[in-house]
Formats: sequence, structure tokens, C-alpha cells
Amino acid sequence: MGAHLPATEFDGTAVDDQREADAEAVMGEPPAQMVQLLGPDGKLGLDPVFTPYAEKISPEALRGLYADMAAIRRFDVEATALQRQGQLALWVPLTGQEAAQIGSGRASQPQDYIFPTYREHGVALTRNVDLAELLRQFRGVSNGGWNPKDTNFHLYTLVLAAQTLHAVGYAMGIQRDQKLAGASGTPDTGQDAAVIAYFGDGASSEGDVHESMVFASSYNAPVVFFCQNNHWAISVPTNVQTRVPLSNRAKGYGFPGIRVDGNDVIAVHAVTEWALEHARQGKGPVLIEAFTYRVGAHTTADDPTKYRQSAEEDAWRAKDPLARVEKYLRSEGLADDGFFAKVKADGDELAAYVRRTTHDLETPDIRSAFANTYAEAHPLVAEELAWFEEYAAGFAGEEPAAAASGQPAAKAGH
Ligand SMILES: Cc1ncc(C[n+]2csc(CCOP(=O)(O)OP(=O)(O)O)c2C)c(N)n1
Ligand SMILES: [Mg+2]
Repeated sequence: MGAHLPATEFDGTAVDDQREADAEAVMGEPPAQMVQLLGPDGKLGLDPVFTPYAEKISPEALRGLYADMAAIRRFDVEATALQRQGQLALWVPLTGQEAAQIGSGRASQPQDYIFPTYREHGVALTRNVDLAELLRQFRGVSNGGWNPKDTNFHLYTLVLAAQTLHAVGYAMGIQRDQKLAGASGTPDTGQDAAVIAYFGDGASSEGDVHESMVFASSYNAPVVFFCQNNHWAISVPTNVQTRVPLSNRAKGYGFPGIRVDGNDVIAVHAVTEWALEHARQGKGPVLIEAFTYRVGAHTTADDPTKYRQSAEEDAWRAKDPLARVEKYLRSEGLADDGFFAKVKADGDELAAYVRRTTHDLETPDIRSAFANTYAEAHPLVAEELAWFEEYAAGFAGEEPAAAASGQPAAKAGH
């Protein structure tokens, strides 16, 4: 007797591969097919279901997808530098995942509602979130940073997978609004809205994901579960999270699961558009597993050299999501040097804007926390504010900043 589990979370990857193969053989499951249209060689392939969706992307839109990916990569470099210079408490890099995020975000419609994790900066860009606002939380000057009602892009959720439940609840709300609108005969402006719930390979092990998929399936909720399998949950590799391809899990809940090349922006866009359409038409949820890779560290507080090989990183760099679009655009004569130079200049301008704005972000008056605790005045909050005012008065005569905040400069960890 005795379970043959890896001795540590880093050990026994080969054992895990074998277990996955055994599990698939026992269940008669073929390995998940991966939808790929634009390969690392920059050549466009065909897919019976998704090519018609890819064909809807005009040359101009494809240049736009490239420009978005380049902009968010440049932003990522700038935010990492700002953290290293002490201007941000923490940064969560997205490099490597640009296609998964830009492709899916650009496939969404303005009326859709997006629930991100904490790494979806690329999706934020597609939803017109001001990227300087996005840094507020990472500077420790806000618990959120932007108003989700303006963009239908929810605040970042750091509690793994919690947002998948919120997303399904929201999707079920859309259904009920539609029903009410139908009964009263009033047009419902959000009628064809759908929801996307982002989560990671590690988060897929959380009970919240299971619960949200059961509810979504039972109620046929208009939600797309978008799992970015970036192969790592901090130091834990995906094959410890699951013995089968993550996309196969959808079968157990009774809805479609699709594995897509997460480094192929065309395929991601096509698959997400298909899935959102499916959800909008009342056909229920879809799980998309975007097969991608976190090229950088988990956060600026992490050192991946402690738990993974550089050869693995190099192999994934060769599948870079931007390089293949550049190859395609150039070989098809759809973009020239002037286009790529403009993209670079725009990226530098964005970086300069973000840097300037971050330096200008002021530490908020802590009294705003009391004001925003409840919608209406509350005696306990008033009592605590009075205590704080007395405490802050003890700093009278000191630096105004210290007196106003009554606390040392914020530090954050993750
Ligand atoms: C409920 C919960 N447990 C643990 C953590 C600590 N934690 C933060 S990120 C992370 C790994 C998440 O990995 P994954 O879901 O694959 O997303 P990725 O960071 O790779 O994008 C962990 C364990 C947390 N934030 N929330
Ligand atoms: Mg991960």
C-alpha cells in the first residue's frame, strides 16, 4: 500500500506525466486537442470550426491586436521597473500571456462583464481601464483603483478563484434580468450580455471553481470560464494540480471544454468569440483552457530560478506570442518597418505616462476608508473615526503627511 506521490511539490514530474497518461488510458480519453491557427513559424493554419471566426479579423484588427500586445508588454516592463525603484509595493508580471489576454479581451463586447484575477493587465487594456489607475492598488494607495461600472471590468481579486463564483452569480443575474424584461415587455439593454471569469491553473484546484461550474451548468448561465494555464502556480507545476488536461474537466460538468494555444492571439480571439456567442445564445457555459506560459516571475517577490529550469523558459520563449504575429504581418505584406516603429514609440509614450502618473499618485486621507465602509453613517464607524481623530491629533506639529494618514508608508505582500 502507499500512495506514490512526489516527495516534494518540485519532484517527480516524470511520475506525474506517467500518472496523467495512465489516467487517460484508463478513461479512454484522447489527449486534449489544441486549437492553433497561427503557429510559432508565423504560418496560418485551418480549423473547421474556428477559421470562419478568424477570418472576421481584418488586417487592421490584427495590427491592432499586435499593437495591444506590444503596449501591454511595454507596460509590464515599466511597472516592473517602478516596483524595483520602490514606487510600487509589488508587481505581477504578465509577459508571455499577452495573446491569451488581448485575444480574449478583444473578443468581448462592451455589454459583457469581466471578472479578472490579479494578472489580467492585458484584458484591462482591452476594456479601456486607465493603466495608471490600475497601478493604484500595487502602490498601496487604493483597495481597487478604478470604477468597474465604467468598463464592466471588475476589480482585481487576490483571493484565488473567488471571482469565479461572483461571475456565475452575475451571469445568473443577467438571466433573471432578461426574464423580467421579457415578462414586462420593456427592452433590456444588457440582453445579450455574457460574462468571462478568468482564473489560473493553480486556482482550478479551489473548491470555488468546482462550485461555480456546477451552478453555471445547472442554470445554463451565460459565462465563459477562461483558465490561463501558464504552467505554474507560484512554484507548483500544473501537473500537480491535475491528472488530465484542464479543458477535459468541463465534460464532468456537462459543457464544452476547449484547449487553445494561448500564445496564438488569432486562435484565442476566435475561440473566445465562439464561446461568448454560445453563452449569449442561451446554450450555457464554456471552459477555455489557454495553454500558455508565465515567462517571468510569479511576482516581483518571487525567484523562479529556485524551482524551474531555464531550458523550459527558453522553449516557451521560442513560442512568443508577438513574434509570430510580426512574422505573419510582414510575410503577408500587412505591416512594414514604419508600423513596428510606431508601435514601439506608442509603447514608450504609454510607459512615460504611467511613470509620470504613478509618481503623482498621492497617499489618500485614511478618513476616506471610514467614509466608504458603509453606504450610510454607522455608529461604530463614527466611534472608530473619533478614536482615530484623537490619535492623529497626537501627531500635531509633525510632518503633515504623517498626521493626515496616522500611519507609516504602506507595505504590501502577496
Ligand atoms: C485562496 C488563496 N490561497 C492562496 C493564495 C496565495 N497565492 C497567490 S497566487 C497563488 C498561485 C496561483 O496560481 P494560478 O492560479 O496558476 O495563477 P497564476 O498566478 O499562475 O496566474 C497562490 C497560491 C491566495 N491568493 N488565495
Ligand atoms: Mg498559473
